[in-house]
Amino acid sequence: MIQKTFIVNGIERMLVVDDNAMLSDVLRGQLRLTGVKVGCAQGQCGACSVIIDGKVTRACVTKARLVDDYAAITTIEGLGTQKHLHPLQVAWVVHGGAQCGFCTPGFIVSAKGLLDANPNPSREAVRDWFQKHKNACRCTGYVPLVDAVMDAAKALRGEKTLSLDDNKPADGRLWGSSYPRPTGVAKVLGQWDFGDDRKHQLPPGTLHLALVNAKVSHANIKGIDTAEAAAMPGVVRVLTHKDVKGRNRINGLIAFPYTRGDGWERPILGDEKVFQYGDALAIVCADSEAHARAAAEKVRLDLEELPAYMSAPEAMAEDAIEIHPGTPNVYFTQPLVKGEETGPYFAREDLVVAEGEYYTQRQPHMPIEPDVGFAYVNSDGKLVIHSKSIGLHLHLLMVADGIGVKLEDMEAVQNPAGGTFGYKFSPTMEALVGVAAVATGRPCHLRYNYAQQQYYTGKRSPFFIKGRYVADKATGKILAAESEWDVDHGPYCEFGDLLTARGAHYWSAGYGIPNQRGEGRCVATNHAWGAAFRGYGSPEIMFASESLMDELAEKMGWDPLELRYANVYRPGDTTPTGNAPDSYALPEQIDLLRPKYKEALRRARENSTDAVKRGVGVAIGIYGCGLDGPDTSNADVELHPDGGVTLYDCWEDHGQGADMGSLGTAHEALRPLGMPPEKIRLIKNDTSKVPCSGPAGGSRSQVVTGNAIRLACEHLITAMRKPDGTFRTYEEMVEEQLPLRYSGTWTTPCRPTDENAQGDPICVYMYGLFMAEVAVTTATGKVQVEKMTLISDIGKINNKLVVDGQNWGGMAQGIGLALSEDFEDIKKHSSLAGAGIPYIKDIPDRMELIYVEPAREFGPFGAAGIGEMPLCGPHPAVINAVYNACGVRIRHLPAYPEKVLAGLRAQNK
Ligand code: MCN
Ligand code: FES
Ligand code: FES
Repeated sequence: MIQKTFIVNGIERMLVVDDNAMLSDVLRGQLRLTGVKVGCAQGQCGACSVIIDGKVTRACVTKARLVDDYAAITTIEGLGTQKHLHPLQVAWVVHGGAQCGFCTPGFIVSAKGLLDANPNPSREAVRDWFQKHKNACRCTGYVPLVDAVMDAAKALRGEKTLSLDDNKPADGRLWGSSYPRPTGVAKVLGQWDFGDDRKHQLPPGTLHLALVNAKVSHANIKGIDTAEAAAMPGVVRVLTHKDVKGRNRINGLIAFPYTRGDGWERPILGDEKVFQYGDALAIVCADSEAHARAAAEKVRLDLEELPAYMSAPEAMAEDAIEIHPGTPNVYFTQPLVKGEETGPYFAREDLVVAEGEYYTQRQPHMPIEPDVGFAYVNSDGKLVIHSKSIGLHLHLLMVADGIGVKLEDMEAVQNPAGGTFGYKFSPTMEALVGVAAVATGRPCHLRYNYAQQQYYTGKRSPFFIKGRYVADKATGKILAAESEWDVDHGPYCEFGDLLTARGAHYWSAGYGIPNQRGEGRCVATNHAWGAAFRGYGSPEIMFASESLMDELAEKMGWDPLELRYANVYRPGDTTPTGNAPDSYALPEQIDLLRPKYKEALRRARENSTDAVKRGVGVAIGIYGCGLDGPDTSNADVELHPDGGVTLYDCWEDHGQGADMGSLGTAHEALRPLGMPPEKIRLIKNDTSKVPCSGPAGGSRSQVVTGNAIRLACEHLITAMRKPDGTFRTYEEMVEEQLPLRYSGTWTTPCRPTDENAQGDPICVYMYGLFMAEVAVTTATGKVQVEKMTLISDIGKINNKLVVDGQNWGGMAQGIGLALSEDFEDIKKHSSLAGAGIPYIKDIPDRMELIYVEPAREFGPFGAAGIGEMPLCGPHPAVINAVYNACGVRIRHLPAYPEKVLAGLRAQNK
């Protein structure tokens, strides 16, 4: 222990610090400066950036005792206040730079370090700076962050003024504007408290948990010895499956009657078997996280290892044992049967056939904030679970029986989430903290470290895909298609059947192919369990169908864009599921892209050398808004004495902007009342306070919850309307004894798909047309994406800042999917950098966004969703561009440099 004095944000502070304490822990824990976020804790994300004596420093890898006495330390708390924001903070808000907001304080502090040193940086200098300081953002695609720094620099140089009102619409109408999101200011101040910040808001006596994770992938559990761990300092309890009151299983919610298995496979705490690396086998509850983690090391596991099947083909092998005894490893099959038999088309000699085999990898979500949450039993005897859940009501249903508490005795609250990208569609630690709070009777807080985030939360399920198209060379029309896809869903079935079905829904989406035959299979394996990941089925299957489109174009001697033009949906065409598309804008989108595409091809040709070959690729990306079949959401609105309202909904926020979604939609619906946005208060994401709006997955919220919000507001307006068309005041409503709170409920007019994947599952879709421009270095095989262009059809736009941010951020993840991201090697890929997170220089600064806005019949005020669409097509566009550049066709993602290099070398043989 050592005494230190630092000048923190201009004030002298004395501290006594542990020898091994990191500066981030001291600032957060001892000074409560929780604006210093800890993401990776490994120096890889920059969330913890502070300035020490003028130098931007990552506090998570800086020992406090090694920082000079009297060093001047600046954290986000030292920049601005709510009334006097620093120009960087204003710029971040007005550019929509804070989506989830977890990376935000670190970026802003880092940018301050840059502008202190260089008041007039170029965009490239800003990018170099963030690259050098390892500031990583998973939400924004970096473009608005650079915009914000450039603007703030101008303001600091006195060349422009910056104000939070800059984007406020002159006509007062929020819908379609760039109004900044309500949570923006808290995020740029570092005062948007995430789950680990909230541990400081829990009462004394709170226990801190550490998990004992299995370090093998498949085993029988012979014994768990907790004696030594229980005797460790600070330990209060060590819990195993024997301490779980309930069924000790997560309810996997089987969706189809023809799914094999009962859906109750995932143990809360391992009892009989280890099914995957990381399975939780015990929980240590202690007075501090450090004590809990130290004791967790002392739990002795007696495991009998079994053969581990780490991919779908391995688990499908004839001699593979059943991972869940009694349930076959292939536990769900989804045929695709549309139109006539396809065989005769493939037998015709006058037609052209293209075929291929493709693989999309186990993409890790990599939110900068690792998983975190807590639980307690409240004064009413209810078990309350706070987490990053994006499906609060859904998750209570999934964990209640397992924990052993009745559904009506549980509540769930969403903590501000530092990004999820879909992994929180599955419960992660909810049941674990629930079990611990019930067993100990005390509040229990659990934080995963980054390795645990990687190996013990769900991942995108790898798809092994085979497909073929047959087409008429003269017209370019694809007459029939065939497909097969095996889905490696890890050991737990949750949503695996739905995912496999979605393979059928999006294979060859965008094209009116009349005849289809296909089959998808969902396979249990011992790798990480499969969870929803932005796009959920579409980025996987459309990688194959959009790569194959280019392969077909080449065989037919057609230009890839024109072949798409010949086949995209036009009136009379149907989707792969046999229903009519809700928009026919794809021809218009291609018309808009065509001149840019020709120009890009010219640029690529002119700028290619033997050392660096350039190319252009296009792809379509499509996704539906909603859960398949009838999908319902609810929202309430209540009138207040000041003439304002409170909106109650459970539109969970990953970081995408649910706050802005609710506000923008309600404001539009309440326009007849002329209500200013300040008078629309939001109460969200707490099952004790708001009705069920369903999960914030499947890009459903703007459409489904948006309609529920619209209806609630319309019901209120109807009640307030007087016969003469004017509106009752609050007092008049009370006087006439009219209710003040109104509910809106909306259900999609949809029909689930049948056993042939035919139906009418979705009523509103999102359509993207992507173009990638890449440079391939022939000596190394390294691919650099130089520009992306996206022409989106997402119906009418609620908030422009939000949708731009979604598109940039989604495309950045698509570039990662194409080139660098994976979670295959459990050891190597258990960190952000190891798993290939794209830093700023991996993402082009040039990402052009263009919108067409045909109104949707079923979208509120014409809106479709957006969240997942931008991740459905960038990766095939990049891979098609790589082929265009150098003739190497990558069918197995990610396109690591060595794979491209091997392809280049093979050409020279
Ligand atoms: N929106 C809009 N105009 C439209 C459509 C949508 O302004 N025409 C806005 C909405 O108001 C909302 C946002 O765009 O703020 C996304 O809306 P929507 O597409 O309905 O999606 P959800 O709100 O249901 O969000 C979920 C979606 C999914 S499924 C994943 S996964 C995802 C995503 O959004 N994860 C994200 N975007 C993310 N963005 C961030 N920063 N972090 C994540 O984890
Ligand atoms: Fe410090 Fe990631 S770099 S938390
Ligand atoms: Fe950057 Fe979410 S806003 S990680």
